[in-house]
Amino acid sequence: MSEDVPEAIELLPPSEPVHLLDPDGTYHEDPDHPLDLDDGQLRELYRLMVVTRKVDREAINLQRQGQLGVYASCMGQEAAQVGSAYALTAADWIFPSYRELGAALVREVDAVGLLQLYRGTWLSDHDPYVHNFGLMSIPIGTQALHATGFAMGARFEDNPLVTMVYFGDGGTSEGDPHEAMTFAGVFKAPVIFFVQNNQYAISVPLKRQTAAPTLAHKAVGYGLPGYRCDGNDVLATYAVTRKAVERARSGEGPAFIEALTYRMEAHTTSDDPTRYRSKEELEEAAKTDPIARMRNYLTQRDLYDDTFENEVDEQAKDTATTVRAGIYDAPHGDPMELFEHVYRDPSGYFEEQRERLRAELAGGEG
Ligand SMILES: Cc1ncc(C[n+]2csc(CCOP(=O)(O)OP(=O)(O)O)c2C)c(N)n1
Repeated sequence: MSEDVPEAIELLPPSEPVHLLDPDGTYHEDPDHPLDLDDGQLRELYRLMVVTRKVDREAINLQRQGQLGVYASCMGQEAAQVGSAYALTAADWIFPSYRELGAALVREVDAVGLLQLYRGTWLSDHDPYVHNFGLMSIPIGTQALHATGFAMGARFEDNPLVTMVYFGDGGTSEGDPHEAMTFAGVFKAPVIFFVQNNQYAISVPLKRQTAAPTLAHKAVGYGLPGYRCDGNDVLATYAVTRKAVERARSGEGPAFIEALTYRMEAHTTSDDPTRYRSKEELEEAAKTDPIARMRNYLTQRDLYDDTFENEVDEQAKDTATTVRAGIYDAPHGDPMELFEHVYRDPSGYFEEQRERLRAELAGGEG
C-alpha cells in the first residue's frame, strides 16, 4: 500500500461534534480548538448573525407581498454560515447554494443584489470577483464542482487561496458533490466541503437521506477527513472551519465538515413544513438558537450591554430597510434575457422557445 494513503481511522469523524458553547452561553475550553478571536471579532460574529436574521425575515415578508417570487430562509443556520465564512480570508472563495445569505453578508455582498435571483430579475447584482463569492446555485450540488475546479486552478497558479462550497444534507446524495469530492481527494484540491446538516431536504428527513452513521463518515470514502461541529455554536463552527482551511492552505488537501443545525423556517416560502414536522420538534430546536447562545456568552464576558444591543439592532433595521427599498417595485428585466448566456450554439428547439416567448410578449399567439 502506498505511504500516501491515509489510514481510514485518521479520517473518521469524532464521535461527538465539536461544541464550545452551551445554549446558556457557558464556554468550554478545547485545547484542539483554542479561541483566537478578540472581543471585537466576537461581537462582530454576533452582529453578523443578527443582521442576517433580520434581512432573512425581510426577504420572507417581501415574498409574502409578491415582491420576491420565492425565498429560501436560513433562519436557525446563522451560526453555521457566519462562523464558517468568517474562518476564511478575504482572498478565499465561497461557492454558495441558494440558502447562504449569512455567508454572503460576511463577505459584504449587497443583499439587494443577491435577492435579484429570488425576484427573478437577474442572477445577482454582485460581482463575484469583487467579493470572491460565487452566484447562488439552485441545482443541488453543482457548485461543488465549481469550487473544486477553482481550487485546482488556484493551485496550478501557486495561489494560496482556499475555496469553500456549501451544500445541504440532501446534496450529499447527489452526483456532483460525489464527483467533486472524489476528484478533490485524489488531486488534493484546497477545497472545504461544508455541509449544513439542517435535518431536512425539503420534506425528506436525514434518516431517509443516508444509511451512513453520520454525513461526515462519507468523507472517508473520498480520502478526506470528516469533521463535525455543532452548527448552532458559532465559535465551534469557526474553530473547526479555521483548522480545516489552514490545513488545506498548507497543502494537506480538502476536508469535509458537517455542521449540525436546524432549519427553523420552511424549506422555501412555497413549502408547508407543518406537513412533515411537529410543533414539538420545532420548540425543541428553538432551544438551541444560535443567536441567543452567543448573546448569553457575550453577556457572561461583559461584552453585551445596552449600547451594543442598540447599535446592532439599528444596523439590522437599517440593512433591512435598504433591502426593502431596493427590492420594492424594482423594475423587472427583459424576460428575453432568459435565453442569453445559455448556449454558444443554441439548438433549433431552444430558438423555437425563444421565438415563442417573443411572440407571447408581443401579444401574439405564442
Ligand atoms: C439537481 C436538483 N435536483 C432537485 C432539485 C429540487 N430541490 C430543490 S432544494 C432540494 C432539497 C435540498 O436539500 P438539502 O441539500 O438538504 O439543502 P437545504 O435545502 O436543506 O439547504 C431539492 C431536491 C434541485 N434544485 N436540483
